[in-house]
Amino acid sequence: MSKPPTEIRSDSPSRDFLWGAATSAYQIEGSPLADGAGPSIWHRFANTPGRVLNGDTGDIACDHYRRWHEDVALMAALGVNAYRFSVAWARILPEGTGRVNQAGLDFYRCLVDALLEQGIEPMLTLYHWDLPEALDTRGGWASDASPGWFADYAQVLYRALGDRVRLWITLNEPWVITAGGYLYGDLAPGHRSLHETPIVAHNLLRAHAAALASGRAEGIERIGLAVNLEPQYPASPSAEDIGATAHRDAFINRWFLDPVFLGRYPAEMETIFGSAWPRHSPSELDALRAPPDFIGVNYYSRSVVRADPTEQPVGARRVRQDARPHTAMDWEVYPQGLTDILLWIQGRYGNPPVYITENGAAFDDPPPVAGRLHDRQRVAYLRTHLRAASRALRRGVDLRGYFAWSLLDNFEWSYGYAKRFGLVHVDPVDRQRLIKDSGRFYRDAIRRYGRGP
Ligand code: LGS
Repeated sequence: MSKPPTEIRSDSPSRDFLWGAATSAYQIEGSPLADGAGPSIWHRFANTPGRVLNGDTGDIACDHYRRWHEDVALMAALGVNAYRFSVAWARILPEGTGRVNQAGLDFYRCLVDALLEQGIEPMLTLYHWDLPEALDTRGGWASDASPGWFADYAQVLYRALGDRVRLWITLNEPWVITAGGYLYGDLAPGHRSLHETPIVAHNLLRAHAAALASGRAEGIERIGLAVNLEPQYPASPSAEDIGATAHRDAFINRWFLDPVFLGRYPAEMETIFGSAWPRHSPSELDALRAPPDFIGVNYYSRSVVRADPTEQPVGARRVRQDARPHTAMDWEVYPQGLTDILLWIQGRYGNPPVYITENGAAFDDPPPVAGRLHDRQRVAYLRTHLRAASRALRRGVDLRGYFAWSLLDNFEWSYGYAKRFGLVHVDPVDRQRLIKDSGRFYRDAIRRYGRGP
């Protein structure tokens, strides 16, 4: 496809750097029960009073389920050559396992065909948090059977779309699924259980391995895992802060990558979970070794870490860097962290291929005026993070592409529609789309660096 950008100059073998935008099913589609789809845990969670800010739900979201055609045209206008989206499991298998709903497959097949027609490479995420409700009833990710459910679902999609989708991702952010859904409880299904948490993590790792194996059996060649990474820096040189930083690093950055690449959990995990940490036999650990063909990196911010025994289970907390810029989520803007985390992957896991599968920021945008929306801060965020990515490329990181989060303003989980990450504004009343200045900036960057000298 396009040449590597000259600024993002690549020493990697990749001659077709992907410039994309990313979304996920529940966050943009709407019509969650249309055409035979079953309910998901997010459908239930968002429709439970008190779970999502302002009572927002994904019932309509960006109405992408009905407007996908328009959204593909928007992507073409932005000039992206790739699009990362996820499939809603319960559209394909309304009961989670068993009966396949053809209408669900048709929706994604039409979408993929429209993308390919525009020269846009699809990157398909199998699981972006919307577990079929029917499977939650059967124990969800805490069930020993969950890896098998997932591999069977993956197989249906590999068979239906494997002839046209080349880039696959098993799970989006297993850490967030685990910690948000089962430890802190701010994401679906909203449990708070120290005991359940490591069991869920283990099953997600087994699920990734099982879906990788079922992909291989179907001849699928490029299957990745998308992880949220957040470099950790000690707040002081004290032994306590350095120790706390290592714990937080194990918890957030290594908990899932060490098993898939190295076949072991970080040693710190047992200290963090204490008696809630299960014993694993050597063969169980060995079965987790399932190196993906690429890592998807979702990068937003960093943490500066201080030891704090009252913060359980990790014994560490973030220290807000008041002097630095922050986004509307109150996350520090720290582009160098992207370079640092890419170099960390390169060193620790043997320079695997990497895509930045999410990077972006929520800001309180000014209202659109005369067909323009001047989101200056998001432009600056994108510019500085693209530069940070190019620094990593110059140091030999095998970076193959960059996906902005997000194509559209969308349903930001427990924040509902209050936080907006889009390159494209979506009117909350009539869902009209409008390309923001950040979208224009991105289009120009792609033109300049991605499609020719
Ligand atoms: O919308 C989500 C984006 C927005 O920010 C997307 O669905 C997720 O995959 C992803 O988790 N997303 C996201 N994550 C940012 C997390 C940054 C955490 C930094 C500070 C934590 C205390």
